[in-house]
Amino acid sequence: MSWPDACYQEINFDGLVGPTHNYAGLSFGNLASVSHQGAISNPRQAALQGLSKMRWLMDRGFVQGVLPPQLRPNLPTLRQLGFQGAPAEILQQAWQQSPQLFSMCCSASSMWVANAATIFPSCDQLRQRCVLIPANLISHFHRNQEVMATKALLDYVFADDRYFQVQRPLPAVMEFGDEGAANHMRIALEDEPALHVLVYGSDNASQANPKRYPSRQTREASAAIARLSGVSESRLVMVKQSAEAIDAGVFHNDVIAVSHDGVLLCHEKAFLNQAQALQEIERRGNGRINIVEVKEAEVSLAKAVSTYLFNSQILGTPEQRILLLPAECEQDAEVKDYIEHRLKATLNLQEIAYLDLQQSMRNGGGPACLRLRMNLNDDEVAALHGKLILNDERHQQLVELVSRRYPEQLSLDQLANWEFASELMDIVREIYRVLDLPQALLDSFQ
Ligand code: SUG
Repeated sequence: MSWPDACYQEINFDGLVGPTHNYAGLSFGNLASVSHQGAISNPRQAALQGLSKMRWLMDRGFVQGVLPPQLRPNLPTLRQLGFQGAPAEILQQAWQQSPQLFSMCCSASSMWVANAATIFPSCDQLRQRCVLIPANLISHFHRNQEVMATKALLDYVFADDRYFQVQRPLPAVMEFGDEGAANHMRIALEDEPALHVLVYGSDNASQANPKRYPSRQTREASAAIARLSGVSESRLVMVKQSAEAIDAGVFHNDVIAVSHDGVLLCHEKAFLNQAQALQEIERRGNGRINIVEVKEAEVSLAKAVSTYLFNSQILGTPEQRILLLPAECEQDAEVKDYIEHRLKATLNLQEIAYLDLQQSMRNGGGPACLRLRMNLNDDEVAALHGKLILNDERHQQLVELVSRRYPEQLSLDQLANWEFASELMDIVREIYRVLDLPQALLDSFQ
């Protein structure tokens, strides 16, 4: 049984793909994003793929949550950048004068909620409240635009301060670049508070920093997150990503490592001085952590990035372990073989599933990017505001809404048309109604 008792359960909150989902090539260092720049997207299919993933977990008895998309195009930000007039004029001006800026203000990137915040469950920490730290996402302008709305949403949903504490995001400067749970791994230690591994990509030791692509998480940020977490120092470990991995397209730790329960699955080239890093994790876990290290000879770094093997979700208990992977893993014979012949046995997998998330994958967002994990107890779940925990009816309502209103084809120029764009914004309002979230939360971002 996991610490502290069976009342806590891991709940995945998945980001619902927004109706402006598109391919703008905005994330330098994220190979899929750059290589799909300009492709025509299918927002309806993208959202339905995400909802099927949620359904898949629900069907297996897991409690599944959802987080709504944000309003895009982002008119307040376009105004802040000097585009003036009625919404129709603002969109036209921005599209004509700076298509690049315009695309950044239209991104549906809030779907990758693994970057929304870092979460420390109440059972692991001294204050006995669940701590949520929204990420500042300063490495990319399109992602940084998510922060205020995410903070407002978390403040609303987790308002009950008997159970939750929503911190402020770290200061928005390069020194504190923070990308949330994608760079955080919680590893359960049976009958004690869990170990929290905070992974960063750069620090002052510049010779071990990436050279080709940017690091999106700094040591200073992870150190601040550690201080804010409320977790005892003995349960926190900081580990640096290997520069080679970042330069090969591993822009977040969750592209190369994943934890669940007492398991840590990682690639051989995930961390700087990996042998030492893993030894330290093992020592802190008093030998109770099941570390599975995939060797380069088994799955190359390049394949880890192209198939997103490590962006999988390990689910369930040791007796009933399930692995959920993106379909790209099944399409690569070598990776599939590794999963079905080696990982199956090592992790004692009872079920392996490959899900089609191609629309999100083309922007570098796999299964684990689409979820924000929280370990919550029954009282905490009952204290949530809004109806974010899915049941059959709500799931069906979302499927119906998406099928009825989301466009099936989208290119950026269409979003410069206010009539079309306002229709998409109205869809987000309808989603808020389904999830019983106040429209006032959206009005401050209109
Ligand atoms: O921040 N892609 C996202 C993908 C985030 C994946 N998240 C995790 N690994 N946890 C990013 O790079 C691409 C958008 C575009 O190019 O249109 C984008 O933002």
